[in-house]
Amino acid sequence: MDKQKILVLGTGRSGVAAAKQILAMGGEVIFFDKNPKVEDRALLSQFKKKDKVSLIKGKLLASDLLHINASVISPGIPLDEPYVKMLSTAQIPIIGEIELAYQSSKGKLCAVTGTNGKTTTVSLIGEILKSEYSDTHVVGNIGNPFTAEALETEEQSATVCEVSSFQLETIVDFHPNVSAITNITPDHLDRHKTMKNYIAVKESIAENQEEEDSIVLNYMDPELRKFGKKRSLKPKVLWFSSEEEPKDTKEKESLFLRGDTFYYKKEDKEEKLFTTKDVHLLGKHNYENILCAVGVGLKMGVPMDKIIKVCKKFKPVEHRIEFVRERSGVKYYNDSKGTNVDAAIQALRAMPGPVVLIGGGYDKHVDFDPWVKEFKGRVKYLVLIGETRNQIAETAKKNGFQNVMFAEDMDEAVKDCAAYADPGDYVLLSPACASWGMFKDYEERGRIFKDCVKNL
Ligand code: UMA
Repeated sequence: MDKQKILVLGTGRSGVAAAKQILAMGGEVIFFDKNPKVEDRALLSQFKKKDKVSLIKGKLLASDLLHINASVISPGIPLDEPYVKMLSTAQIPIIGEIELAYQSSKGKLCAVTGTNGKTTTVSLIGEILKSEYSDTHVVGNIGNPFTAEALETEEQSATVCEVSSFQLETIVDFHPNVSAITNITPDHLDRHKTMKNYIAVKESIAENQEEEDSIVLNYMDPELRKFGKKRSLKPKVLWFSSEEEPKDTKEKESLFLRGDTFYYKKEDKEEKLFTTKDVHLLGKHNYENILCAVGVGLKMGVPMDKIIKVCKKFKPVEHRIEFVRERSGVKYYNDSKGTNVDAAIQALRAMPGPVVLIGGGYDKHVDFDPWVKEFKGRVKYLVLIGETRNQIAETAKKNGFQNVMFAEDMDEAVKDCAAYADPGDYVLLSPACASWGMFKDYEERGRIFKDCVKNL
């Protein structure tokens, strides 16, 4: 990077962190952001006066590319954007923010992808790694860009990285010692177009792994079961299963839930780890997250007794079926992280009583039918916000669900729910959609929901 001019695409969290890494390595940064309203002062105030940083916004011209050595792209930018294509035509190398961080990081690395459960799994893995390694880094899609910490890693460090499908599109040499895929269900089809592309990009997490590496896979996921059995897959597979012991696999090691007990089995020896009553996480999907995290921890060299202790202590993460408060006998739950149909179904199933549900948001071109079909006997009222509200309302009507209301913003949605909920009901924000359009990200949406609930 020394003395190189790097074009950083995007001025969000990834872009700013990538720029700081490039500057620390002696490079110069030219930011580009499609949004003409990005404020120069707010952006540049995040850097030191002596830093060589400038900003182009709105439109990128071919003449702006003169003397650019390489570019680093933020995950939210689709690769078919015209200015990204212009970079390819000009033969300027494009790497993702994750790849930039990887190339300068040291120590052991594990990486987790999957449609749902990534954040809970990665947070738990972070705690597991901390019990063994004094220098642990928890980075990636979880909200802390890998570039923010890559230069701090040492040979004895352990890093866990949450990787989204967006980030995997622009990896080159990214090579985790241990990888994991929690599950694959429809999501982000506006960007990846087909399920086939989406599955392929998720599976690319293992593309640079070798025989001495490991991959932890969900045996209950049909796509992953196929993937784990592929002959071309180099890393050793460690299967986990929340329903049955993996039997028809060549691997002699697995993790599974039988009844209410979590087991680790190697060759013919079974070890009881703990039971569902010993952990603070609720629901089958969370048991899968725990099994996945135990597998990754084990393959990262953490002794099982330490892993068990951490699993028993671990509490749910923010925005994932997070209890907010009880008011007039109604319990309020924040599942803003329920950004797709599958995640929203998991949250609905985890609610022990009648639900008044807030849904809707950014349109990712997915089918809401499987979600709406879960409403019967569970959802009393549905309050819809955002771009997808008409589509969801129509899907609900088609499935015979009539109790649908529209709200203009979160405050109105929360007040509607409070008005319609009876004691013993559960008000749940689990939108089955991304937050974009109304909120900066799912975290902002979750925080605003919690504020509205607290202000009731
Ligand atoms: N921008 C453009 N052109 C575009 C699109 C965006 O210039 O076509 C600009 C925007 O104007 C903005 C910047 O790019 O200034 C935003 O970049 P970004 O969307 O990549 O967002 P970051 O703030 O860098 O956050 C990203 C991840 N966001 C996305 O993938 C959309 C964060 O994941 C991640 O936490 C962060 O990097 C740190 O690694 C969020 C997310 O929603 C939580 N992820 C999706 C998910 O989990 O489903 C994939």
